[in-house]
Amino acid sequence: MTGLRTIEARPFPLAFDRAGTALMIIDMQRDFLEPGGFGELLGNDVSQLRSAIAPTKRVLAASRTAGLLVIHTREGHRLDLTDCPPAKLTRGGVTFIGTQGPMGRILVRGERGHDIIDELAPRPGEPVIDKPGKGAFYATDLELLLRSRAVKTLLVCGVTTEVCVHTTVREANDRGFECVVLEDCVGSYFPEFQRVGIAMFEAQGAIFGWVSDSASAVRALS
Ligand code: C5J
Repeated sequence: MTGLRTIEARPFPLAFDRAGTALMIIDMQRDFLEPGGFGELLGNDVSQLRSAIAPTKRVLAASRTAGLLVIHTREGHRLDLTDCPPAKLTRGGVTFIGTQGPMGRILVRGERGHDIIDELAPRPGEPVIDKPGKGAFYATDLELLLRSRAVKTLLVCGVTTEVCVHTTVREANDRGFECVVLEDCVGSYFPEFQRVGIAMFEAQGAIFGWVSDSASAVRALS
């Protein structure tokens, strides 16, 4: 399954080796995408994120067929919240994390809301990185896992564009990974943040990474 491929991307096409490429699906959890979760409690319209599901599903299928390493991440905390800094727990005098919602305790590991939506459920053997922060490298073994598999390129999907996707791509870029953000596979509650967030990745000659889309990714993988 080795062999150089090229993915159409902005600001310029990127060559990648399938053997050294991983698909990263960031935080496609019920707590962000479904009513009653963390996203909605914060006052967001969660339906804004749903357009990312179908294209991500297509890229996931193509990645699995191509034998790519597929990594899923979930944002959330231990049952006793000891890994949730007070500054994150309560914002503006309001606490949502750890409180009871219709899908269980908000952003708490093991609860239904914390888990990944059915459409993109991980297969047995696919690593799931549980992260306490916005970035997937912070306080996790993600970097060890990628280095052990000699991964150089990341195809990135997930939510939300300007929060956990941006933080993770910035962390990855600083560590020397080449990130390709698939613009129809990432989503924001705010259309303006989606537009600007995408533009920021590719600006200044790919300052944080490349921007492509699901169709280009599927073409490049098949
Ligand atoms: C947020 C995330 N938005 N996964 N988390 O709090 O982007």
